[in-house]
Amino acid sequence: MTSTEDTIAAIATPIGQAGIGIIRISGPLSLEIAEKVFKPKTPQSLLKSHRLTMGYVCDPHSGDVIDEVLLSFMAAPNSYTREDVVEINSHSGYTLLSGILAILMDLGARMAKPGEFTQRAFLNGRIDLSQAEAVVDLMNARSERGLVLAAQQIRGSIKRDTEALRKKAIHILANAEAAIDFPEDDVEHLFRDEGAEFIEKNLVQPIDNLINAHAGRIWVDGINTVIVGRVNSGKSSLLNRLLNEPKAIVTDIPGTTRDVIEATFNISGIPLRIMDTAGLREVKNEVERLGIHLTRQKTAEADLLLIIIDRSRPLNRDDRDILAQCENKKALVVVNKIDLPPSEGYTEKADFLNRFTTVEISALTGQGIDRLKKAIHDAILSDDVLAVTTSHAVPNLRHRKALKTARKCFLNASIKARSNAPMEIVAFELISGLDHLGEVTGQTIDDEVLNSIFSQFCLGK
Ligand SMILES: Nc1nc2c(ncn2[C@@H]2O[C@H](COP(=O)(O)OP(=O)(O)OP(=O)(O)O)[C@@H](O)[C@H]2O)c(=O)[nH]1
Ligand SMILES: [Mg+2]
Repeated sequence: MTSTEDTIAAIATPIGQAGIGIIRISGPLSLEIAEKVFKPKTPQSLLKSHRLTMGYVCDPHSGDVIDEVLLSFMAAPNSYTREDVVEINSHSGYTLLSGILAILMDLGARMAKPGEFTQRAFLNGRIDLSQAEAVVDLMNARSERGLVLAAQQIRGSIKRDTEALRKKAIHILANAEAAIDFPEDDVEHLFRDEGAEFIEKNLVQPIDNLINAHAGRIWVDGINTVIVGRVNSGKSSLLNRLLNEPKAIVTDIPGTTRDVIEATFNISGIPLRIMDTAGLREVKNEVERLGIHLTRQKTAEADLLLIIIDRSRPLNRDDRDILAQCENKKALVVVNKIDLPPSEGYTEKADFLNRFTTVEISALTGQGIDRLKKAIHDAILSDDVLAVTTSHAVPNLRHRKALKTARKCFLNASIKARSNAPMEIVAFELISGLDHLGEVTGQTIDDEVLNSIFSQFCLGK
C-alpha cells in the first residue's frame, strides 16, 4: 500500500494545448514546496487555505519567472485527499507543465501514480472504495443517466446500502454470540427460527435486490453489442449505417474485416458500444483465423448480438452455426439486403424466423434502420433493466461478485440456524458474510485488488 508520508505531484489536466493546465500536489510538504516556487503578486498576501492567490511560479535557484499562475492551497483535512493540497493553475502546454513539475520534484515531491490522489482520499477515510470507483465511472459514463448514477455513488449510494446491511448483520451476529455464551438461557432456542427469519428478511432479500440493480450499469458502461454473421453479409455496412459515417471498410471481397471495430452511439439515450467483427467461415489464412477467434470471444462477452443474415444468398452452414451459437443469448436477427430479391426458397428455409426477433433492413439503402433501432431499444429494455433503473445504488461487477458471496454466507447462516447446526457455525457464516460486505466498501480487501482498482485511473486523479 502506498505510504501517505510523502508528498506527491502530477499534472491533473490532459496533455496538449488548452487554456489552462493544473498541477496538483498533496502531502505534508505541499505548502512548503508551494512557498518556495510561488511569488504572490502582492507580497503581503500569505497563502490562505481555500483561497485563490495570483502570482508567479519562479525557478527557486535563479529566481526567473516561469509563468503567471493562480494558486490554491487547501489545508488538511478539508481537501480531496484529506492532506495539504496545492493546485497550480498555469498556462497549458506540455513543456511548461513538465518544467514546473520537475521543479516540484527537485523540492522533494515525487511523481504520483495513476489514481494516487483518490487512493489517498480512500486510505485517509474521506471516501469508501465504492465512492472512489464512482470517480472513474463519472469520467467514463456513456450516458446522462450513467452520470447521474455515478454522481449518486460518489455521494455514497452504495456505501449507505452496504453499511445498513452490515449493521443488520452485526446485530444478528451479536445475538448468535449471546446464544453461544449463555447456553443455559433460552437464547439459542429463540434464535433458531427468529434469527433465521431476520437473516432472510433483512440480509438475503435486500442483497438480492441490490444484486438485481446491477442491470442498471448499462447506463454507465453501455450495452456491449456485437454484430456477427457470415462473410459479406453486410456487417460493416450496418455499423456504418448506424453511425452515419464510414467507420469500417466495406468491399465485396469476403473476409474484409479482420479486427474488431468498436464505436459508441446512443439509441434514445441508451449507450451502445457496438462492435463489427470478422465474418465467420472456415479459413486457412492465419490473420483471418485470428480475427474469427476474436469474434467468438466478443460473441461470448456480448450483452446483445445482432446476427446478420444476407437474404439474397441461400442460407449456408456458417449462417446455421452462428444461429446455433446465439441460441441462448439475447440476440436479434437482422435480415439484410432486402433491396435485392430473396434467394430461392428463402422463406421455407428460414426456420430461425420463429426463434428470434427479426428485423428486415437494407444496410445499403437505409431501409428498415429505424425499425432496427426500435427493436434494439425494446430488446435492451424488455427485461428487468427498466424495473431497476429507478434504483439509486447500482453495484458494479466487483460489488456484485462480493454481494453474491455475502448472500451465500447469510443464506447458509439461516439454513444452519433452522437445521439445529451448532451456533458456532451460524456465527462463522455471519462473520464471513460481513467480510464479503466489507469488500464492497473496501473495509476488507487485498492490497492487490486495491492497486488494480486504482491503476484504472488516469494520472493526476
Ligand atoms: N445490395 C446490397 N448490398 C449490400 C447491402 N449491405 C451490404 N452490401 C454489400 O455487400 C458487400 C459486403 O458488405 P460488408 O459490409 O463489407 O460485409 P461484411 O459482412 O462486413 O463482410 P466481411 O467483413 O468480409 O465479413 C459489399 O459489397 C456491400 O456493398 C445491402 O443491404 N444491399
Ligand atoms: Mg466487414
